[in-house]
Amino acid sequence: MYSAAAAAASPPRRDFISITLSPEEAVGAGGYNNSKAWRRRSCWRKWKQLSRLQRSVILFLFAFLAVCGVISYTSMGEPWKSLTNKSLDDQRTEPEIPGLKLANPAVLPAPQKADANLGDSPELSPQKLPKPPHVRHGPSNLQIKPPRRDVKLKTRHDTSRVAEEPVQADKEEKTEKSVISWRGAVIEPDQSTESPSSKIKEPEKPSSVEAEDQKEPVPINERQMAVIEAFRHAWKGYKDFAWGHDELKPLSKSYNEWFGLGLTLIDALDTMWILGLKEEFEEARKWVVNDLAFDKNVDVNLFESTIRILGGLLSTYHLSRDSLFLEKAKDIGNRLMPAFKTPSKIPYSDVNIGRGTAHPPRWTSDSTVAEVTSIQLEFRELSRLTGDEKFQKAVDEVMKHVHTLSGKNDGLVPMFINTNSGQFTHLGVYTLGARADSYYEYLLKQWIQGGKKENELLEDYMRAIEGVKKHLLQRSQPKKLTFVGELAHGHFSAKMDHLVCFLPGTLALGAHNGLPADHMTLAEALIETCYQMYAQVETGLSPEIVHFNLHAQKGHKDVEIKPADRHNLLRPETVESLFYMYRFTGDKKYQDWGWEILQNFNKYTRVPTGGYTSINNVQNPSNPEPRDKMESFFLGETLKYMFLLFSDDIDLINLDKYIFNTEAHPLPIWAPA
Ligand code: DMJ
Repeated sequence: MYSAAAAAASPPRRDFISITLSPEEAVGAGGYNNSKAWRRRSCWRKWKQLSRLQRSVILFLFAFLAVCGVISYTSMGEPWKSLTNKSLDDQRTEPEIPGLKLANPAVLPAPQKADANLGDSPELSPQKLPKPPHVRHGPSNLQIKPPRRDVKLKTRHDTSRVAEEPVQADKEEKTEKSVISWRGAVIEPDQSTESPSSKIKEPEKPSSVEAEDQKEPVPINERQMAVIEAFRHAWKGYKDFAWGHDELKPLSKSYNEWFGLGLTLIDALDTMWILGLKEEFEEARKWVVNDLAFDKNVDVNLFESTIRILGGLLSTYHLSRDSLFLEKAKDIGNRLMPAFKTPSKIPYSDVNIGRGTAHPPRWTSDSTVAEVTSIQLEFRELSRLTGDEKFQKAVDEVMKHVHTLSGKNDGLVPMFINTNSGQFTHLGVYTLGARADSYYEYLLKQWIQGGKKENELLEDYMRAIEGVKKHLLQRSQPKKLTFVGELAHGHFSAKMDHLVCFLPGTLALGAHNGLPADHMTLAEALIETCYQMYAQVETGLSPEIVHFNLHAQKGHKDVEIKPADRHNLLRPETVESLFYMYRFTGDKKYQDWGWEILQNFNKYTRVPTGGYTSINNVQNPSNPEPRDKMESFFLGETLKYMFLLFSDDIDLINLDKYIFNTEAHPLPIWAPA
């Protein structure tokens, strides 16, 4: 307490501020004593020796500093917090493979509009990627874990180790416009579409994403390795003898040109992505950048170029998020549009993509029903991505028109439709095989793609399946295999194309999406039949067409093959359905059946110098008569479905997020509005 006596006793005050303590003062009379009590006493003494003004200034300074501290703490809080979260995020997205440094972790930006500057597209180099400006985690259910480069077949024991070995995967991109991650198909489909004209929005992050992000990758197994090896062998042939051309002729070591658009290469792009074949993908991408030109005076088939080229480019865009592919998709999409300029708006079969003209085949003004009704998934998706509704409008109109047409038989459609009148022609013949097959497939798939809202599509699909049950289902002898025959002017034929083997997969997909359980029962019966179409044949490979025995005859199997039908074109349909069946049931027998088929492809269709070939005679194991042609769908579909069939990772192209087009190119399912 301050008093006059104390004031008199205290040394004269100097009115300046100094808090410097000299060593002598600090040591004091008692010499150096570093005890805590001494230090406290000494400080107090010094404090007391200060003038009032000095003390006030010091206290003011402390108070001022304290206030500043509080203010800066609150304003720094947010950035600090986000910094902390970001580093946590970074930890969460650490690559699963030690040593693989992913600058772009499982995250992709919203789809870019196709008019993004092509020149800004990155050279695809999955290795070393710049961080995108804003980081969003894609769901791991869309993450495809890449196999190692230079994969070699390993024993089961080795496989997990292989998948854990470091992968050199970082490389520079030219810009940040497109982001590519070899973490896999790390897309979150942009689910914002309600109509093609609606503006593209940033997809929302599903609530479960963070938990999913932490899921362990599923290692590639031995059978998948075998598929990779088969793909590489096929690719070697294509690269050595047919690079940039439509199809490989593996025996003559040359190529076949159909549209002159590198069909095999484009069809195979997303397969390479899914299989994790980075180097091959990068090489192919360079070809697309430098050599793929649609400005060509060439007639292309609308359906084939839509499902293989447009579909292949769109799905590759979705998987890689590389705007190059969207740009090319938009280009080919626009060039195909003249096909719809017909009196009925039912498109012509052929388009000259350089001249912008379209026409039907020379001998008729009809189009094939399956062709005009199996281009919808692709054109609808193109509208969604570009915001240009004309693509979707054109194909939706076809579906609406077909929905109203007469000439159906309990939902079953004839095979031809006239581009002038818009009416079905050649009435009375009904099949689930060639010329009608994917009409049924796309009814269901469009309904799923659009968020299960377009009731007419579902109606037509349900009616058609009832029509199949009523008119086309029969059982063979002796094994009582359920099969889908054909109806011609009231007469049942026990003929079934291999193409019909898409049906078990489609039925299973419908059942998975809430359609009646008996669709799944039928799927199970039909896939058994499709397998028997392989198993009952000498090479273990199915012919193009079989005839089933309706009556038991001694020494006869269920399956009969006519000489004209005993070729095998390396088609995918059975493997495709095996994939769906395994995904939805988990029954390993489907994987085993697929494995048998792969081995038989290797045994009878593999050409030692590279590539696989179609064969003419599945009944002659000692000479299957190679045809010298590898169809693009062998890489686009058959091997892709094989790889997916052998995977136990349901998130490897999750069927609740993606819908496969009829050429096995996955496209995103749109979210419900
Ligand atoms: C492919 O082009 C498509 O799967 C199409 O739907 C049918 N034909 C071949 C495969 O067999």
